[in-house]
Amino acid sequence: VQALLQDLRAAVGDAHVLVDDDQRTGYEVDWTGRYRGAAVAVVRPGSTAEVQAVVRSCSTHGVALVPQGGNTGLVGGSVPRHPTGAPTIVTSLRRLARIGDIDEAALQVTVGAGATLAAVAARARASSLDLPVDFAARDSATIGGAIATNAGGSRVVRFGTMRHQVLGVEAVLASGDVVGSLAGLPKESAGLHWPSILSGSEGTLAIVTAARLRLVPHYAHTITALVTVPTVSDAGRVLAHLRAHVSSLDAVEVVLPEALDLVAEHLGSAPPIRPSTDGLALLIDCAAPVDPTAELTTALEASPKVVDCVVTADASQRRALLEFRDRITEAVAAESTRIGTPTFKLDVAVPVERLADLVVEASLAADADGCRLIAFGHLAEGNLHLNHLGARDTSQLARRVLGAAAEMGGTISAEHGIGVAKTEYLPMIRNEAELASSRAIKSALDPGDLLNPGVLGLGG
Ligand code: FAD
Ligand code: LAC
Ligand code: ZN
Repeated sequence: VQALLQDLRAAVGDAHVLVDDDQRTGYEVDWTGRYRGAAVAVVRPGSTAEVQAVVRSCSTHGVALVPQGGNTGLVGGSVPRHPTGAPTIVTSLRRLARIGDIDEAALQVTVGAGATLAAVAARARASSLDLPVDFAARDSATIGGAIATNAGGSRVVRFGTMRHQVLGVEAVLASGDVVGSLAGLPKESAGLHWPSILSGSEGTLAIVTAARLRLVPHYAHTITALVTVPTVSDAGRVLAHLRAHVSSLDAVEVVLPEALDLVAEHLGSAPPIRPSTDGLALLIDCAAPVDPTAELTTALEASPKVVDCVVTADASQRRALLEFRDRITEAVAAESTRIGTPTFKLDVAVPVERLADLVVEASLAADADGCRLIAFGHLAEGNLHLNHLGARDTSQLARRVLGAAAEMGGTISAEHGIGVAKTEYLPMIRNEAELASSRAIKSALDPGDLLNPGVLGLGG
């Protein structure tokens, strides 16, 4: 290990090889507090060449490395394995935070993997453009992490997930070689496509060092609505109506009553309207070059199943409304700290027409366990975040709820990834040929099992 540390110091400089306990701790535990392990050191390379040197040193000494961005991941993939096994190096990419010039003709930008979503969005907005992917962890989550997890968030309904924004990547393989291109060609038909191979690969195939991203217009007018509907099935009807009649739809988020109450308590302020016990709240964003208020209010008035709604174009009122959506994960974390048990999180998606069945099944499973279920998510993708507070038998909960989602034609992970949290459930949605193919790709690209071993059920 001492020889490795010496090589790493030579690669990135003494100041960027963190070995002291107090310097390492923040990198060794995940955002939820559920996953933790020990690292021999945290290494902070400052360039692609330094990442190459770090990977080569780890390869020489046969020590695995865990790539880490903002460490906001929710499936335990960004921290050393738990329980601690073989020595591990955390490779933090946060110093690769350079944001290039905005290419206004191509609607693209080249950014370092460590740039945060918020920093890239702010830079784009200065040119009246925007990053199409947005979610609550924006101030810490990095572009590299978002690509590695194929992150989603609230604007997928309009622009798709992170993989749809990546026109090019630069990445370091386990061999230390660099692959990919940052040319940003909007079209190219020339065999395997690195952005496609690496989106969602969770740090198991290569370390992303930079990306060429698609930008979209930053619409001058954004409005927000809070809408209540009687049942989950009704939410699907409202969604269909809005998709047919509102061209400016930017986000359609769903919040179940328990989640709304929890976040309201956390914020110390009540929402202006509240759904019935069986109902739910929708938080809708519309964004357009001209004020979309009339388009949205007309559609909501004509929509079946809308019980109540408030619509606002006022920036501070919008922010206040959006907090009821954006800060649920934080409210759940605060509650889990209060009760002293980390939240058990599932992130499932089903076809929207099965969402009501999923909610029934998830509620029954939580009742059977005796835990409290806080559910919210992204309606258009049928994606629910199921947060279990005080869960007793997490593996029983997972088998039942993930099994139900898979049977409904859904997925066991919509946007957070598999990490180490969901590996044992992958066979619910992937057949043996698919699992074997993934293992074959992993061993072809990383024969020494150097990169994030165990994540995605690969190596480890
Ligand atoms: P990390 O947590 O550091 O890492 C995540 C994974 O990516 C790990 O497996 C890691 O090894 C790998 N990785 C990181 N950087 C690289 C790299 N440069 N090269 C290769 N592999 C890398 N996610 C959503 O999709 N939608 C949401 O709406 C959403 N909301 C959230 C809200 C909150 C409050 C929180 C705490 C999290 C939320 N997340 C959400 C989850 C999380 O923010 C995303 O998964 C995000 O993409 C992780 O980015 P990160 O930089 O923090 O990555
Ligand atoms: C969100 C995260 C938890 O949607 O995915 O807030
Ligand atoms: Zn989400």
